[in-house]
Amino acid sequence: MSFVQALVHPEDLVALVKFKFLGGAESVTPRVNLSTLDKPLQVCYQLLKRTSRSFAVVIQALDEELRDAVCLFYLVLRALDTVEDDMTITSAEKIPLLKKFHEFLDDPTWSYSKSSCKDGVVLERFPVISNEYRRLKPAFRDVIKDITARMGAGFCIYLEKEVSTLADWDEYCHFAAGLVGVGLSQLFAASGLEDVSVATSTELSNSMGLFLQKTNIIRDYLEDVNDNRHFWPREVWSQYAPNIGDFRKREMSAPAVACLNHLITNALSHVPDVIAYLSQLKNQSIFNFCAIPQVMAIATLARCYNNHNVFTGVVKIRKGEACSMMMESTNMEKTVEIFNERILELGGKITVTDPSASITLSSVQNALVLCHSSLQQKGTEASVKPTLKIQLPAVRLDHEDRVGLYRLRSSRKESRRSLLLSPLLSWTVCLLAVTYQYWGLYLPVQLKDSL
Ligand code: D61
Ligand code: MG
Repeated sequence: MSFVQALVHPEDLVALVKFKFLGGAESVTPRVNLSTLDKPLQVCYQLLKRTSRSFAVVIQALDEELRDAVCLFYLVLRALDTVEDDMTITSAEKIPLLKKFHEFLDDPTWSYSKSSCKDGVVLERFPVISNEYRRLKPAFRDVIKDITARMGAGFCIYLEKEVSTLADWDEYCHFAAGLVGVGLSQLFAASGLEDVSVATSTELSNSMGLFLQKTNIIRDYLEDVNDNRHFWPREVWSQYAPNIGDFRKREMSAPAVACLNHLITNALSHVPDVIAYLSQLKNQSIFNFCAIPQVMAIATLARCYNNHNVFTGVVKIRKGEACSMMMESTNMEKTVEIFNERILELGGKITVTDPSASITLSSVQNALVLCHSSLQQKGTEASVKPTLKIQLPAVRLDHEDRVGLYRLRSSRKESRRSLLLSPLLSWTVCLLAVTYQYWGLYLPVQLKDSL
């Protein structure tokens, strides 16, 4: 955490201290003692930690009935995706590999050591992964094999075809991540920790994946284009530039940002399904596992909105923010508040000159109304700012929209004002936390116990 960041955002420091030293991390993702597991399974969890920064912690924190199945589900799909991502493997070799990948789950000897990708280790060590897969109960194995077959087949389609229309974009993201959501919901139900109805709400499960994958594709524009990998739909970017790579040119910054806002507006359309999916979950460890990646995604989208830095580097949310959101997204009420806050952040950056402004505004309005109503149901509406009661005309931003924008901005200003007041408070808390931490260390034990 840069010192400057800490100065500008002392609340991050408080969150980091709480997360690292005051049991914050523990509360969200209790440590699992992997040493009690069989050696091969321990190897699988090590592979999980090596290949996934964002999902390893929340997967390990899942209840025992489900944890190993989700860990292996992740490793099998990461192995499949590594074949898809590896630009050094020719299509002639790649297509049969992807098509037959689900069959390798039953082959104790199958592995692949020619991948040059960062996650190639899951292909080399595939025999360990597939062996643990075969030890899972049939209900789990059936889900993993089915999703692997469908994802492999889907990847083959887009090896030969570019992501051209918005419908293609939805379909590609369905194969890459929507199917993960569908499979996870089936594993949740098969573990008995969630209702069967969760497994049958495939549309909602699909949207969970699409929201995460679209956020990744939007944020990773520069990395992907520099690798000559194109996932932005031509139907959209061709409205703003003759070539997808042109957005890297400084003189193209206005159409680049307009295209960025256009895609973010599309991704926002999945928010209602995400909220609906999360509100049906009953198991705490599953809720955390599902909610944390989603709040990280809405925060990333709000940070990327109207932000030209997407075309010069990778826009990321700060570590302190990530920690505070992890600690905050453990129930529906707090998760919806985070969505509300981040959607206000995004809404406050809408400019009347942006070609997608009125569509973005109505997506923002829909999402805010939803946040509001889902908390009304919970009878806890106080904490969420009132939504905007406006009906938006389709095209031009007229008086009401401008008023809407003004209202949006003023409520954001208000929340920013309160945020600014927090530095002093945050610093004091910070100081207290650190003193308590070190005071605790030196104080004689008996005195400590009497406190
Ligand atoms: C609830 C909780 C977690 C969810 C969910 C619902 C719905 C979907 C997902 C997680 C998956 C979201 C994926 C978003 C990140 N994108 C990728 O990893 C891309 O690869 C996609 C294909 C392989 C999917 C692997 C995966 C990821 C997360 C899982 C999981 C499997 C299984 C269980 C739990 C979480 C991206 O890969 C980036 C990379 O190669 O590093 C790409 O290649 O497009
Ligand atoms: Mg991939």
